This record gives sequence, C-alpha cells and structure tokens, in this order.
Amino acid sequence: MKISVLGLGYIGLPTALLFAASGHEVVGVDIDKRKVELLNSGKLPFQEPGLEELFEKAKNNFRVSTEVEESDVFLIAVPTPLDFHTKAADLKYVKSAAEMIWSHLRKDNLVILESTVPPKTTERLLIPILEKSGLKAGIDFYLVHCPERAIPGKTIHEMVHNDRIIGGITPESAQRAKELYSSFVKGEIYLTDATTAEFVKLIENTYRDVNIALVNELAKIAEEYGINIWEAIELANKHPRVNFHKPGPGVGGHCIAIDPWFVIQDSSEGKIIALARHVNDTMPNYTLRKVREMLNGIKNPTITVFGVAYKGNVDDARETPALRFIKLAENEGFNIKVYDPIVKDFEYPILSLEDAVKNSDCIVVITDHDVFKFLDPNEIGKFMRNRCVFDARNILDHEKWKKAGFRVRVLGDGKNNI
Ligand code: SAJ
Repeated sequence: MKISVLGLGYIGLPTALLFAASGHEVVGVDIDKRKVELLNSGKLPFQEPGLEELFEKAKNNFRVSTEVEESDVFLIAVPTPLDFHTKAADLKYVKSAAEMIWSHLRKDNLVILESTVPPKTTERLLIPILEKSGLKAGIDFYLVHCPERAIPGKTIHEMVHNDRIIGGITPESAQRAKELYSSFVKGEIYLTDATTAEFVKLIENTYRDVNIALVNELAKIAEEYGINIWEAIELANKHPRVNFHKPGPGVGGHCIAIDPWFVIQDSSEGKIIALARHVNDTMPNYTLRKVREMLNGIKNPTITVFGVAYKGNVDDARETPALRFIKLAENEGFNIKVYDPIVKDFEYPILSLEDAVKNSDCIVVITDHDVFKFLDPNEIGKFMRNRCVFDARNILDHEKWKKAGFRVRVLGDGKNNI
C-alpha cells in the first residue's frame, strides 16, 4: 500500500519506518521543514534504540515531504498537547492534519488516527472534516483510531511486540486496519469501536497516574509515622495481587501527566482523577520542603539538580517535574545549578558535573538516570561547600554517600533520615 504518515515525531517516525521496512511505500509528511531536510539528508531528528538500523532498512520505501499526496492510507500521528488554562486537549494539529487530507481522499482509502485524543474525537472532529471530500465515512472510506503504547527508550520493540487496540467507526474499518498493522505488529490485535479505543488509551495512563498519586500520598503519610515507604511498598508488593508504583518528585512527560485530563475534560465525574493529578503536580513542592528542612541555617544555599529529563535514561524534558522544582526553589531564594548528562536542551544551562557541584550545598536527585548510581561521592564531595544529598528517586547507594561524609535524605523515608 501507499501510506502517508502525518507527524514524524517520537511515534510517527518509527511507525512510518516500520511500515516502509515491511514493504509499503511510505511518504512521511511534516510541517517542520528542518526535520524534512534532516531526514532527506539521511539524518534522524532524535535518538531511539534501533532507529538507525530501521531507517537504513526502510530507506528504499521511505521519503519525506511537507505536502500530502494521494495515498491508500493516511495515518495521523501529530501532537495533542494539553491547553494548561482550560485543562483540555488542544486538537489544532489533528484538525490541520485532517484539513490537509480530505482533498486527497479517494474511495476505499483508510484513515488512521494514532494521536492520543479525548473520547469521541474521531467521530465528532475527524468525520465532518474528512466528509468535505464528498465521501461518506465508513461507507466510501474507512476510519479508525489506533493508539500506541510504546514507551520512550523501547519504542520500536514495543510497537512490534505489544498487543494493539484498533477502534473502527465500522467493523469493516477496524478489520482493514488490522490487516495493515499485521504487516509489522507481532502482538495480538484487538478490535473495538473508535470511542472505546480512544477511552482505553486514556485509562491505561490514568491508571498509572492515579496509582503513582496513591503511593506519593502514602510516602508523605509514611514519613509522618517514621516509616520508610520504600520498605513498606516492597513488603506490600509481596502480596500476590498488590503492585504499588514508585513515589517520586512528580510526574512528567507528555502522556501520564496529560492523558487523565482528556478523560475528564467533558465529564463532571472526574474527582479522583483530578485529585491524583493535583497530588502528583505538588510533589515538587513537597520535595523542596524536605530539601529546605535539610538546608536549614545555611546562608544563601545552592542546590545542584541531578537530572531534568521527565524520567530516567531519556533525553526528553517535556513537562518535567524538575522545571517546577527549579522555579519554586528560585522563588524561595535558592541558587540552582543543573547537571543532566543525557538531556541536550533545557530552559536552564546544563553544566558539567564539576561546575554543577562546585560550592554547592545539596545535590537533589530528581531524575532516575542510571548514570547517577556510578558517580563517586568522594570525588564530588571535594567540590561542595556542604555535603547534603536528597534522593527523591531512591536510586543512590546511601551507605556509600554517607561514608563520603554526606547527610543523606530520601523522599518517603521517615525511618532512616538523620
Ligand atoms: N513515574 C513515577 N513513579 C512510577 C512510574 C513513573 O513517579 O512508578 C513517573 C516518571 O518518573 C515520569 C512519569 O511518571 O515522570 C511517566 O513515566 P512513565 O514510566 O509512565 O513513562 P511514559 O510517560 O514515557 O510512558 C507511558 C506508558 N504508559 C503506561 O505505562 C501505562 C507508555 O506505555 C505509554 O505509551 C506512554 O505513557 C504514552 O505515550 O502514552
């Protein structure tokens, strides 16, 4: 088939390459000219394990353009950011993608929406725009919502091996899309209607956000009782049907922190979901409060933030809780320095390790990058004015840091904090 993929981001590009590598003729379409030129010169706009090899394998069937062409299949994988004022999805990119497609729509075409959207978007937003072609959705052309579940850092593997949900506006639409995705999906492909598929994607991430909020709240309560939450959840998870998530300094990323809002934006029933978002969004405040307690009495304190990516071992700082932590700390008069060996661009200068810890009073681990586990506290301590470390992700070897003369505190540990 000839497939046009609109949106060559973390999801669209790997998806386009997987279709091309499985033998389809794929045209990648993006409005970002820089990205189009980069790809046409054979370079990738971002890193992801296996993406180079896939790009190589796909290149005879893959080309990039800023214009949509007639195709058998149109796949929309554009961003759907949250409008922070209205706490509702900003669907302008989905709208403009549909506006780019309808004039090229032909009988028997298949349109796939992969972007994460509020329930009913496929029906209420896409159908009217696509039917400007004079063709009837579900009769003259097929239309589905097919959400992705890939996690950054394992995107290609998960796109191939995860089970997939496809929701069609008609059963025939869902069946057509299943045949197409079978080109590279090795997981099971389950069919349903479009609105259910939209809802399923959102509740997967809402499940995660609410469970992270639960364990963040329990971390604060555990501290009040002088309990170490990390010990408590490790023991609770020994139960065959209990599986607590991990507490942390906040929830970031363009998925878990956003999708729950899409579920409740058109409903008056979202109480627990909204509260969970509030608990997670105030974890940077809680983290700062614990750090402030540690630094009590130190004049004009300097904090070194270890990690600004929204989660460990990725270079993506979108919606990172680190930014909220840094701005709150600055508002309270702390000097802030940033060290993150993986993130390339960030709102604040990312310093070398030595410059970031020089004359600092406290290291605060915000992102669980594995590399932090192998740093030498003796080396680091030599550069610091005071030797404090607040481990908000419980990833460091605390005995090693204590032996190097550090005061160590861990988020949620009311038992071992000195
Ligand atoms: N986090 C915690 N505690 C935890 C797990 C995560 O504080 O126990 C934090 C992370 O530090 C991070 C945020 O939550 O700031 C999100 O982390 P994540 O591991 O959920 O990573 P995402 O957002 O990249 O991936 C999620 C995945 N969804 C689920 O696991 C249900 C992925 O499968 C989705 O495809 C992705 O969202 C998405 O694109 O929707």
